Amino acid sequence: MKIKVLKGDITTVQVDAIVNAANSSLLGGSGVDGAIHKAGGSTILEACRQIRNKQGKCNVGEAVITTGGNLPAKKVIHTVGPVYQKGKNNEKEKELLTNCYENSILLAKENDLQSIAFPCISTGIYRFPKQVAAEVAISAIKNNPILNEVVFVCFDDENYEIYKELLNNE
Ligand code: AR6
Repeated sequence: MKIKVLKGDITTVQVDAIVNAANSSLLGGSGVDGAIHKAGGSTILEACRQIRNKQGKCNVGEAVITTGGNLPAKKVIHTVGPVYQKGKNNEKEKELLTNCYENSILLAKENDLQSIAFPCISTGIYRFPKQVAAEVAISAIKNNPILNEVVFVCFDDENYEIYKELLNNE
C-alpha cells in the first residue's frame, strides 16, 4: 500500500474514489461536502437521495457510496465524522473517526476500487483537533493495508505540515 499526502482540492484528484466528509442527512453542506457536490454535479445528490430513501440517515462513522458524477474520481464515498466536544468523551470520538476511515476503505474494497483519497475528516466545521485527527487517520489506514493507494488531501497548511511530519517520521 502506497500512502501519499497532497495539498489542495480533493475534487481534482484522480483516484478510484474520493471521500466526502458529509453529515448524517447526506444532503450536502458546506466545506469539502459543498465543494464535492458543486464540482461533481447533481447526479451525486440524486444518488444520495436514493440512499436516504432506502436506508434513512447515515450514522456517524458509517459510509455509503455513490457515483463520482463529473469528478475525475469514479466514485464518492460519503462518511460522517464525529463532532468534537471539547473535554468530553474524546475516546469515543476517536473511535468513531477511526470507523470513518475503516468503513470507507472497506466499502472501496467491496466495490473493487484500489485507490482512495481522504480529506481531513472532522477537522473543519466539526472542530476535531488536527494533530489528533491526523494520528487517528494514519493509524486506521496503516492498520488496514487493503488498498493499493491512499492519498491524504490537505486543504490547509496546518494539516499538510502535520501529515508530512507524521508520515516522514515513521
Ligand atoms: N478539498 C479538500 N479538503 C477540503 C476542501 C476541499 N475542496 N474544502 C475543505 N476541506 P469540513 P467536517 C477541508 O468542514 O469538519 C459540512 O457542512 C477543510 O479544510 O468540510 O467533517 C458537512 O455537510 C478541513 O480540513 O468537514 C458537515 O455538516 C476538512 O476538509 C460538516 O461540514 C474537513 O472540513 C462536516 O464537518
